[in-house]
Amino acid sequence: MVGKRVLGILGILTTIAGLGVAGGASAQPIVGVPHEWQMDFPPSFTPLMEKVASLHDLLLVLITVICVFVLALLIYAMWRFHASRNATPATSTHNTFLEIAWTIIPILILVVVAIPSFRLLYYGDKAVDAAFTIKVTGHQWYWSYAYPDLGDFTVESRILSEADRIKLKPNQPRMLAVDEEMVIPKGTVIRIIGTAADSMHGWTVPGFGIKKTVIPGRLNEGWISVNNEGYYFGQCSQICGNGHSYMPIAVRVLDKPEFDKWVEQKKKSAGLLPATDVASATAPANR
Ligand SMILES: [Cu+2]
Repeated sequence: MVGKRVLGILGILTTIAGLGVAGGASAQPIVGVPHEWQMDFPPSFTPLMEKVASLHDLLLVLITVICVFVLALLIYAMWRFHASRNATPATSTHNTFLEIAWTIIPILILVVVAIPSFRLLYYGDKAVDAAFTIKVTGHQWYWSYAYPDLGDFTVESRILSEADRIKLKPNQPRMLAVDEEMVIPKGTVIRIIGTAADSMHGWTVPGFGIKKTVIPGRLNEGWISVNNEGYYFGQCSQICGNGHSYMPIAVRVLDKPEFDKWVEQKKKSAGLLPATDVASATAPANR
C-alpha cells in the first residue's frame, strides 16, 4: 500500500516534470489532462464547469447534513427506545405536527435543489451570442470538426498511430493525444452542434463541463468558452463499439491572432483560398 502510494507520488512528480518540458516545447501548455491520484472534479476551464462545480458543492453540503441528521436520529432511536430502557411502548400512532413537518421540509429541500439545477441546465443548453459554430461529428472511431462559419473546412481528429503511441512526445498524454486537435480561440463563446455518422458517441471534455451525446440524424447543441490557452483532453463517453477507447477528444486553445492564422492555413489547404494569394485570407468568407 505504502509502496503503491510512493509510486503514485513519483508518478505525479514525473507528470509535473513532463508538463514543464511540454510547456517549453510548445506555445500551448497541457492543462486539461487527468493525473494520477486525482481527487474531485478536474479544474474548471469554462464558466459552465465553474457552475457545475458550485452546484455539486451545494448538493454535497445538503446531502451531508441530511445523512448526518438521519444517522443521528437512528442512533438516538436505537438507544432511547431499546427494550431495556422502554419496556412498555407508547401506543400513539399519529403526530400531526411531525407529519406536516416531514412532508413540507423535504419539499422545501427539493425546491432549493431544483432552482439552481434548472438554471444550470438552461445555462448550458444554448449558446448566447456565439462567435461561430463548430459541428462535431462522431465516427467509428474518430471525430471530425467542421467550421461552417469560417469557410466550411473540416478537421479530422484521430488517435496517434500505434507506432507513435509507443514513442510519445512529452506533450502527448497516453491514449489521449491525437494527430490533429480541434482548435479554438480563447475567451470566445463557441456553439457546438453534435451529431454522429454511424452509432451514438459522446463528446465529453470534463474540464469544460460539456458532455454531449451525439446521435445519427440529430443535432445536439451546447457551448464552450475556454479562458486560457493550452491543450485539453476528453474521451468518447458513449459505448460505441470496439474502437470506443481509441477516439479521444483533444482541443487546442490559441489566442485570437494565432487562431486566425490557423484558420487561414486550413482554408488554404482545403482549397478555399487561392494558394498564392495569402493576403486575401483576411477577407470575409464568401458564403
Ligand atoms: Cu465513440
